[in-house]
Formats: sequence, structure tokens, C-alpha cells
Amino acid sequence: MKRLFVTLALLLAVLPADAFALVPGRERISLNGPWNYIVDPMNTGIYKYQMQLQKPHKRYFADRHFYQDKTTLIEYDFDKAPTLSVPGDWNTQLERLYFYEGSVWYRRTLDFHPQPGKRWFLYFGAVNYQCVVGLNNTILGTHKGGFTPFWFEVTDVLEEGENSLVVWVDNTRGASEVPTLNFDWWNYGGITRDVLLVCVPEVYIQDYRLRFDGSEVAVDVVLDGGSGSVSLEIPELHIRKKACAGKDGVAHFRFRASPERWSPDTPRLYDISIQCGADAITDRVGFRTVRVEGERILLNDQPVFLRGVAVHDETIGPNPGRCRDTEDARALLEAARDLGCNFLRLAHYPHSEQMVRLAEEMGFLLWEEIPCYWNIDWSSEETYANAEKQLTELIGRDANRAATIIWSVANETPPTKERLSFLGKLIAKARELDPTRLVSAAVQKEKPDLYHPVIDDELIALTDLISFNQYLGWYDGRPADCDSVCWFVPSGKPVIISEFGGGALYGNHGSEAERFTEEYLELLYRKNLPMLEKIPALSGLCPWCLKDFRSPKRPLAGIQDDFNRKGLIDEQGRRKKAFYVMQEYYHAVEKNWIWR
Ligand code: GCB
Repeated sequence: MKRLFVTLALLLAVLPADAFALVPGRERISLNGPWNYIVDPMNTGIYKYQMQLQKPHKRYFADRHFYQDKTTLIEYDFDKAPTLSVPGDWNTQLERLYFYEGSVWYRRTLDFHPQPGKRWFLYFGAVNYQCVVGLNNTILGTHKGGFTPFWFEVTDVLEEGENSLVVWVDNTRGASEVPTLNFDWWNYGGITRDVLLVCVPEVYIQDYRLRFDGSEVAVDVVLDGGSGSVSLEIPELHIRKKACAGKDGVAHFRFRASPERWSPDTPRLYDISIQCGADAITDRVGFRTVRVEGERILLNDQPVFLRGVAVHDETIGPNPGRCRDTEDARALLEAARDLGCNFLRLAHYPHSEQMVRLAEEMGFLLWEEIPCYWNIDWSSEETYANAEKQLTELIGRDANRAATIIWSVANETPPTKERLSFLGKLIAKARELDPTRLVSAAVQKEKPDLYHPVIDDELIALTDLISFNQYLGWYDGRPADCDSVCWFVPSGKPVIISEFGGGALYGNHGSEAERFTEEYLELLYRKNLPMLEKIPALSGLCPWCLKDFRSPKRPLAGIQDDFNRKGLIDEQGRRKKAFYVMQEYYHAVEKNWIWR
């Protein structure tokens, strides 16, 4: 057992901490498909019976799961177990797992034939919430955080012929976790994003980071496994450069260029290729600048108004679940495009890489977020480390995406000293990891006066934008109250309304005075928009939200039935009346029919 712990510690210590450049574009074997699964609510596979009373850090994998020793755990037989689809959440694949929060073992076998001079990495797009991964007889490592990618080098662990890959997945909520015990979306468990076996040469391009300041392009290329001469090409800009990686394995490129700017109207992407020895990667990148000047957001030096909508990572359809692929993402993005959006708030956790890449191709600006949601454990160092890791993994994955303009570190967090210090550190970390983008956090009004709401959260002194959520006409007052409301928002920074809205069941018609009717929601939007327009520095809007989404906090029978009904479309994509109000408004904004 001791040996297993030592192995685990070493493996974690040598894992690359940065991004893994371009997994989607590399030579790879997909491990998606059916995986055998065993539901294990008592964690029988992870505790030995006599160890049950020990503290959680003494947990370990029962060797038996890897050795497949059927004499000791004869009931736990993967060969006889049914299958779940990967990627996919377990809750919507099996009715009996709809509410399940606990652990599930996954296993698949794979045939492997080593190739000389090649290294192999096992890559997971996301597993919610934590997991331990084992291959053959070796524990590769663990991962916590349900929405970001991670990987392990498996070159020395893969065997010729059949290999057995086992993943223990646990989506139990925890008071000190990120997110914490209480959140308003479905806690989908499982291996929810792609699993890939990625092949690279001995010396490979581990990551690259591209920046553009309006006239100069900087590209840093990080090698792993050795050093060498690196070449970079952007053919359409007639860029062909070479640079040598230094002792740190990083090659730096700096050159002037005048690319066509990426923007929602012209989402122009250029092919870029980077090559070093036997390794070569290609990508598509956009060039744009973003900054704040006074109370305006400038995209390519021009003021931009963010015609946004907030979206959860959940499919459109009769049985919605966690999005699995580009087509699931496309359905959401097409709905947002029909609404007239140029901006999305990807709430409340990192969405998939497919979503981000497709949004970029289609011309959406993005707000990306980590799940520091409501009241997490602000005093815990472990919680902070977890949040910082999720932020680091998100930025590592998407730092080269022109679409992403905002990193958001938190949503509706109660203003305490501990929270300010926690989020202050996180904001500083975001800036350190990526000084080229804006940093924000969605806050709330502090003063309970319905007609004179005030935004005075100390956090906004630390962010580039003032983003706040407000529910006038739903949680506060009635829609008509909006006529008499005057917001006090500190001046000096652009303001984004990161949430507003209310609930309605599609097809539920009635009076404007009756909650959950389409008419009530329509009125709420008609009253909110003129109220919000009066905020002088208003730079963007994000109705909450695009689509009705599952939440166990929403049980109202006949209306909610486990769905938060604040979507502008329902879970099947049908448009509520409020959709057309927002669509008409965004159309007018786009055509400059409104002063903005
Ligand atoms: C909020 C939260 C969002 C909820 C929404 C609601 O303020 O940020 O996650 O879903 O309100 O519907 O209450």
C-alpha cells in the first residue's frame, strides 16, 4: 500500500502544470463509447472494510479493483457490468441514477501497440466531481473539479495488447468544495467530456501562448522532453519564423503584423502552425484587442455593447443532460444567435472546449467562469487551492481563444472579510496568468430598498467591470415596480447586468399578474429593459437565461418539475414570449435605433 502512495505522489509531482496544447488537433485515439460501470454508494471498492473509520486522506484504492481479484470482491465484476456512454452524465442515461450523488466505477479495456519514440497521454475533458484514475496495476493520479481538463502520461504504464482503464468517479457535494453544497443546477455526475489517448514524440510542444496588442504578435512555445529549434507559420500573414528554445524549454517569437481583426461581425481566424523536430501542431487563431477605457469596453479600440445571454452547459431536447459534443453546443449557440446575441456568459463553471471553439468560429464574445458560487468555505486554504487550480486549468485551456474576453471568478458571494481576501487573491492570480483579459465577478445589490438599490460590494474595486445580478420584478417586487426604480451604481467602470429575469412555463398563458405565465415574464422583460438602460455606464446585458435547465431546487409540480424556468426558451427549444422582447431589443441595439 505504501508503494501506491509513493507512486501517486511522484506522478502528481511530475505532471505538467500548464495546458496541453491542442489535444483536439493531435494524433489521438478516442476512448469515448460504452464503459462498464458499477454503482458503489457505500464506496466498498475504495475502503477496505476495516478502514472505514479512518479519515478521508487515508482513503485508497482497493488493489482488488485493479487486479480484478474476483475472489475477494466477487460481486464487483466489470465483465458482467452494464455500460454507460462516455462522454455523458449518468443522471440522464439511467432513470435510477437521476438524483444519484455518490460514486460510480467505470472501466473500459483498450488494445494498445507501442510505437518506438512515442509518448502517450491519457486526457480527460472533464469528470464531475472528483476521480481516481488507474491503468492496469498503477494508480495514475487523482483530480478534483468537475469542469476542467486533466491528463496523465501513460507511456510506461500502457502494455502491449489489452489494457484495463478504471476510473472511480464521485460527485458527492461537500461543504469545502467548489462549488459547495448548495447550487442551482443539476449535479451531473460521470465522465462528462471526451477521454482521449494522445500520442506525441519524445520532445513535443506542450503548450503555446499567443498575444496580440494591436500591432505586435507574441508567441511563446513551451517544449517538454527536451529542447530544439521551433518554427512558426501563419501563411495568410506571410509569417515564417524560427526561434530556439532556451534552457527553460521556451521559444519566444515577437513580430509585427496587421491581421484582420477578429470580432463578432468578422470572426476571422487564421491558420497557425508550430513545428519542432518530429512534433507539429496546427490551430486557428483570431487577433483582437480588448480593454476598458473609462466606462466603456473597447474591442479593437471600438466601444462594444455586449448583447449577451447566460447559458448552462446542458443540451436542448426532451431529456436534457450535460452537453457531450460540438453538435450539442451548436444547438445552444444557434438559439443565442437567433436571439441577436454577440456575447455569452458561460455560467457557472467552465463549459467544454468544443463550446468555446465553436462560439469563436460563430463570432460570440465569451465570459468564462469558475464555480465559486454563493457561500463557499472562504477560510479554507484547501478550498482556495481548489478554486485556483480550476481557474488555472481553465485559463490554460482557453488562453488562445480570441472569443474569451472575461474571466469571472465568482457569482453572488456574500461580502465578508474572508471572501474579499479569497477572491482578491484569485483575481490577482487571474491577472498573473493572463494579463490580457478583463476580470470580473457577478455581485448583487446590498441595500434592501426596493426603489433605490445600491451596488456597493467592495469586490468591484478589484475587478475591471461592475457586473451584478438583479431580479427586479421576480424576487424583488413586481414588474411594474421597475418604473420607479433608480439604481445607484458607482461610476468609473463599465457595467454589465450579469443576470436578470424571471420564470415562466412555456405554453402557460394567463394574466400578466400571474407568476409563471409567459405574459408575466414578457411584462417583466418589457419593464426591466428601460430601467436598466438608465444606468449610465451600461455596457452589456445577460438575461438569466437562455434555456430552462434542470435544478433539484425547483420542484414546483406542474410548473417547474425540477427545471429552473427562467429560460427564454424551454428545455426543448420552444420560444417563450419574452424571447421575442429580448430579440426585438437586441435587434434595435444592433441597428443603433437606441442611443447606444
Ligand atoms: C441567481 C443565480 C443563478 C440562479 C438564479 C435563479 O442569482 O446566480 O444561478 O439560477 O439566480 O434562478 O434564482
